[in-house]
Amino acid sequence: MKQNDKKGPDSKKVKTSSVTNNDQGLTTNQGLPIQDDFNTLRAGSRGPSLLEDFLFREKIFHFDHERIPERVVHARGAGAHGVFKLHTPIPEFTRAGFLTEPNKETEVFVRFSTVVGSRGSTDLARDVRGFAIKFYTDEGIFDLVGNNMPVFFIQDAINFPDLVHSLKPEQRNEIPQAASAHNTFWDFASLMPETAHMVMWLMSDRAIPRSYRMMQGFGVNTFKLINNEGKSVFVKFHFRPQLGVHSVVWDEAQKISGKNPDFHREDLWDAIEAGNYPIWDFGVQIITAEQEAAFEFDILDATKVIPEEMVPIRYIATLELNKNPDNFFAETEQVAFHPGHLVPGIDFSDDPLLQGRLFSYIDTQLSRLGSPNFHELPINRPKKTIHNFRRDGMMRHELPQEEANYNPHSVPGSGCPYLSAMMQGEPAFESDAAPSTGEKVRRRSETFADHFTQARTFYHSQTDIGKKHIQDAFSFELGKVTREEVRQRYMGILVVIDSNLARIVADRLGVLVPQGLSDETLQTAAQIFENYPVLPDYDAENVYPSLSIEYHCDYDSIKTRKVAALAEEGFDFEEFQQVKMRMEKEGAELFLISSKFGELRGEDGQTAKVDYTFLTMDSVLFDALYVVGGKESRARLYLNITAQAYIDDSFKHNKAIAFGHRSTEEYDPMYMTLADGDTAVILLEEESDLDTFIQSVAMHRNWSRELRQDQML
Ligand code: HDE
Repeated sequence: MKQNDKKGPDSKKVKTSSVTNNDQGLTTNQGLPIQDDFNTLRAGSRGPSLLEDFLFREKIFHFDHERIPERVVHARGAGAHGVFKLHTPIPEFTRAGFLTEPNKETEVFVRFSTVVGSRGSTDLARDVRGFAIKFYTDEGIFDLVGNNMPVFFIQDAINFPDLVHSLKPEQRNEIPQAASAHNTFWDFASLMPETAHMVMWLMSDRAIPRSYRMMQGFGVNTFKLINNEGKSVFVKFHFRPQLGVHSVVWDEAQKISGKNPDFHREDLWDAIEAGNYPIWDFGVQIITAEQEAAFEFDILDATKVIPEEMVPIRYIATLELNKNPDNFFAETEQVAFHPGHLVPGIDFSDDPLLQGRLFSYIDTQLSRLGSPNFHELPINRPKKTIHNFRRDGMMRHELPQEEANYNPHSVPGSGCPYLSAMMQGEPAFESDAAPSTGEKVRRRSETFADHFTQARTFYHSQTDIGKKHIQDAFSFELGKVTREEVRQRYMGILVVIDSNLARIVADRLGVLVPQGLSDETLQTAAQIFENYPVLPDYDAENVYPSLSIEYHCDYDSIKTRKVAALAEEGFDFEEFQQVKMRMEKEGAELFLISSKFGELRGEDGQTAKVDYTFLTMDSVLFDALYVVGGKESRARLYLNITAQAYIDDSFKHNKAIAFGHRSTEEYDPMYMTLADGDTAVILLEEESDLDTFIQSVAMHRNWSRELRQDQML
């Protein structure tokens, strides 16, 4: 179905009468037809402007107030409407209707975001990605405000302002934008060992996704599900993209930031417009009280993950995004998420980070949207009718007409919401009646004390390329830190996580390798962090492949991948057509790139339309490269430095490259030598070579190329 056929929630309400239309004349906000919108009212055509020009006043007044404060964090984002389809109800665990009614479909709005950058920053920052979902359920709004990494930096919400201040641009000069690679973040991280695990995720390729459509999503905090009998279990929420999890490489990310800072937003928009609706499998990890007691870590500690090898994920639904917003501001910018927007059958755990979040989010809505009535904006409105006695406030839309605006009451009114819901047999929200006692203390539980085991497990669970990228990321980030004492101090954390990792990074940074890397390592760490337990030696058995990206890749398909075809006059038209048709049959897109727009003439006189010029695109914006055959075309490409840069970067970024028939060796001896044994550099000589190219594109990247290059250095 084409996206325009689908209506998101309240899409009719979004299109109010103030929306202009070419057939109608302009009016003021009061509906007054405007005769001239181009000239201010003046005393004579060369005279001063008149104060009475209310038409100008209204126009400029509204413009001057167009901006609302951006989100303190997660300012930069992209949203889409979609549908959540339940295929395996779980009434044994929850009474939530959208998780129990067979084949239930629930409308959703999803907003993806980066965390640190401001609203106009690049999509390709090394950063966590927000993955926030608003479910418009029959029982009210449920918001799952998660991220693309399953853990968080800190354990207690009271540290959040400090974490965010340290990550954001530095206060003296507002530099750097959308980057953690600076003094204050690493200063904070080096002094807060609880950040160790999340920092490992941040240094991994999870922090530079290829696309919002190719990221996992996690609820991060532990929640509870409650069934009809009032029995509760703990739960972690998961989303797995059907396109597989994929990333770009760091050099590429930095270049994309310049070439197309909207790369992720555009990718999502274009995919939905083209009908390539991204789909995620939604799953739950159910944790019983008995299981909880057996873990070596505390499930209330948001710096910990429960690997799926430990507790399997039950996939029960899909999330499909199938409609772009009608208006970015009205929907993506004004959507107001809050972990406290719950439905009956779902509850929080006592995770202190989550508890703090409950307190925080409506403050943000108030300061951004300016009114406690933010729930009346079309994108935030529940499908269910609201009955309560919250009244008035700025920008109120509702017109309550009953006599009673208080509870209890005997005059006509809505009645007690809880009782009336019960009377009508509807489920009402009830908190899990878990016992809770304790002294009033400002203290963390001892079960939160181990900050390093999972950081180490994460590192050891990576493939060789995953480990290399983490080493490179630390070297880059700490390399940008100008305070040597901060770099040095961070080595105290790295050495506990993995002594070899610390040695590699310290060597590149020119800082001291912490003493006693083998036997005495743990002693060193213990001295630095007196209060934290010393860990036993690394246990090779303690590895969870699901923590690595490769575990979640989809290597079978090239669906929605973008391939650049480079050609000049005199290209091999037949070959180009054959490759293009095959790519499209497999679900990928092939774009013809040349020096000029227009029709490009092949060696047999047939022409093809140029999609982009070398200047308007770049190799980093594609997943793979095809240098079209044809001697004349190839000779021209060889002389074009910009075209050569496409080949260089594709090679550097481990992408599949196909060289067309009769095109290559005399021009590219370097690649053929380097590519010796590289299965992702392909000469299209026989029909089966095209299959090899397609398989290489499906692999996404040829990591062995990078590892081999590394060994050669
Ligand atoms: Fe948020 N977070 N957060 N956060 N968060 C916000 O709310 C906050 C945390 C997350 O697309 C803010 O509307 C505190 C964890 C996402 O609109 C704010 C703490 C996770 C989004 C806020 C956290 C998140 C936000 C800023 C520590 C992963 C973007 C704008 C206790 C589970 C939602 C806004 C969107 C946004 C507070 C930690 C996810 C300031 C105090 C952990 C995806 O209220």
